[in-house]
Amino acid sequence: MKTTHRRRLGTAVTVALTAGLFAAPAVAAGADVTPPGVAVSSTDFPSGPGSTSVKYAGQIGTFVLTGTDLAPEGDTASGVACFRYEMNGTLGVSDRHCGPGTVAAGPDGTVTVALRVPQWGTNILTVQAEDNAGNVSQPFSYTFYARSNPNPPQAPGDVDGDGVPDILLPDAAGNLQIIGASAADTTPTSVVAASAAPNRTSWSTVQLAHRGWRGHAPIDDVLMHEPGSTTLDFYYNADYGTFRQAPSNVARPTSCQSAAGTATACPADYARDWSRADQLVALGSLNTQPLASLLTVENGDLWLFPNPGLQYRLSTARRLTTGGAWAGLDLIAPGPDATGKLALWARERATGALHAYPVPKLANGTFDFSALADPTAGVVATGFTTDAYPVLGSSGDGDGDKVPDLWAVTADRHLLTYRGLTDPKDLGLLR
Ligand SMILES: [Ca+2]
Ligand SMILES: [Ca+2]
Ligand SMILES: [Ca+2]
Repeated sequence: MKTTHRRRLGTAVTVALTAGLFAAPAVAAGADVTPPGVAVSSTDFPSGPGSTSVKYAGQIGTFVLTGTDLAPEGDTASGVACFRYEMNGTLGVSDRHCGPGTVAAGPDGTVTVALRVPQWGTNILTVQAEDNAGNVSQPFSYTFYARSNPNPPQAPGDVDGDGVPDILLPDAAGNLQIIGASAADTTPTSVVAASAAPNRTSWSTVQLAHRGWRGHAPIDDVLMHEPGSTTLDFYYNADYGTFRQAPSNVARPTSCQSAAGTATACPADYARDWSRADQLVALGSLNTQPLASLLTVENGDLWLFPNPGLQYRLSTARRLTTGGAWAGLDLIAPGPDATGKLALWARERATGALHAYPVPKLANGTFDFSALADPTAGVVATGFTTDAYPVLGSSGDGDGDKVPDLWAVTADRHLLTYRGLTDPKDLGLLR
């Protein structure tokens, strides 16, 4: 009977807490019925005519949100409780008192928030304050100008524009975490909402590939594909990894090439859409443009989609292998090394062996894919079983020593980063 009693008590406590947290307190006579005022300031991104931003578009700036709760005669000031804010968008409406998406005010009625400024030029931070009685202020628009960085950092693999390659992984709630590959722990530098995924629900089922850019500042464009889906979604990353730009579809090429690169008829099992692309990785650039050529596994064979144009326009599909030997391997694309040489890595799912295949550039400027003909060659490490390491990847050179690095997610969701393929560092539990 003790158990029942405890459970009842627990339920009662939960209800009381819920009411206290989210329900606006009832208004009694003489209570606070006056909305608070709100203001915003930032030394990083000042507002006003002729003001010059200290930081650049794409960087994280601090913004001080200040609420003021005054009490007219006969009224009581309950004090500022929280703020809700939105950068370059419309504030959401909430009937919950300081519910999800709000940030609590300090005892002095202010809070400092660190926000990435997603675009060059004019940005608007809209803020609303709420007092402890549930009165909300009018939205306040803080308009400021963000300069573009004349000398932006460049690193293939970087999605948010800080010059450090990023590891993109879903959290337990389906949001997308952007974690710097040189991070000391698993704290993401930013989080993209689950609702911004191409399926509008969750990033957890979406395969992502990114390396290089075209047509905007040097930050990776991102390809997004769900296994079995007919579409390949493309995110043109002109907004520093905030995924505000709506994705577009990448058209499937209708002309094919042999492994040697000569034009051939597309084989009968070549799909007219992306539904057979079981895996896809961004191999690296094969020309003078930074945007990476794409590699897929389809029906167990490797297909190369070389030299994407603007918006990832692809002109040909090149079948690199036949016979279906790649079906049992997980592709990992480490990107170029210090000398610009490309490679492909792969994990053999049955054994946990890790392979590396060189893709050297030849004197005539073309690339030699012959090492990919035999996926059983080139074992460089063992023990990377699917049980111990469900997910393996590479975002290029994470630690800046010019050597591409592996990363791994363990069965208990710890993120490990490597120096090359050795010396794993446990960054801790992923959210
Ligand atoms: Ca008030
Ligand atoms: Ca980054
Ligand atoms: Ca490295």
